[in-house]
Amino acid sequence: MKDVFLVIGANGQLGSILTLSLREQYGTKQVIASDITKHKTFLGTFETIDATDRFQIQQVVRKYKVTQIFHLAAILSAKGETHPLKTWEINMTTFLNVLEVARTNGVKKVFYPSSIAVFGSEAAQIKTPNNACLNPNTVYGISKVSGEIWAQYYHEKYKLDVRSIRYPGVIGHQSLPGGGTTDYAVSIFHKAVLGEPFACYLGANTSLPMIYIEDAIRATLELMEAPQEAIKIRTAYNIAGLSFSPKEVALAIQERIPSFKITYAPDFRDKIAQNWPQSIDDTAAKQDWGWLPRYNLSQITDTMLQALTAYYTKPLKTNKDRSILCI
Ligand code: AKB
Repeated sequence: MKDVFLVIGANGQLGSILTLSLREQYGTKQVIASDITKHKTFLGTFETIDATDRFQIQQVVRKYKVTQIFHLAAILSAKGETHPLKTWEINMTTFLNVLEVARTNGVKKVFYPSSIAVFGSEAAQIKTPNNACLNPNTVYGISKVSGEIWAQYYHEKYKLDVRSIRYPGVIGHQSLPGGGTTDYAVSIFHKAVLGEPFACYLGANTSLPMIYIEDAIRATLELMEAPQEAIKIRTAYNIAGLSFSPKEVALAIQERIPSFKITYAPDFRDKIAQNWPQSIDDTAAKQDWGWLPRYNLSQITDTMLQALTAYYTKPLKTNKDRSILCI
């Protein structure tokens, strides 16, 4: 029997592109997109789900006989700090709902996105190991640590096949992030292509782990396709792409667009970033399921600038184009 996939949070930066990739790989009919509202450009099967309501998730899971859930809905690190209790409530309730619906309705696999935000001041900042001490200083980070432990609990207690990745900041031209500390690394390319200066909310030398969206999606699919016995870590896997600071990405852009200007006005997001790793040790993901990143800063810069130049200057034609900037 063919798998049926439910993507919760399909309007978001990762969810929108993951939905397209799953449809390309497994067939459009096999993938149900869902979010709290339907974005006007969405094609294919879409169900409106408020994931804080377990019943709404269960209805869709039963209607389509869903076998895998990808739960991408969450409030990210920076936005979370402006509404701490709401962030805890939403991030935890939605994930516990997903786990319970999966457990009680025969769903085979669940994907849970964790984040580098699980790390805090106690972890080594360079090549942070998978099993570093976790003492996050954001509500988002606290919710991700808790989610990881719940994932492991459901696997151990109920044999539910929950798998998870700690994403670095994700950079892509097709969609916009919202509410994260790493969002600057997407906005900077938009400003550069539009010929506008960029006021950066991180300090010039605040280096963070990042990953190109194609690598992030490929990692997700590779993790979910790996044989059960290969998955040795049931909290979440570190994955590394590359690391750079605002100054380094600005220089890469200036090599291609010499007139590009950047200024720095670090705010509370710089404090969040100062507490996160600068680089990630992803040995376990490499060993267990063969993870290997492909994109470096030069390739990301070329790809982002070309794609966004095309986006801002050409009319959209294909379905894939339609998903561009779908928030
Ligand atoms: C954020 O900045 O909050 C996210 C993340 C690293 O999880 N992009």
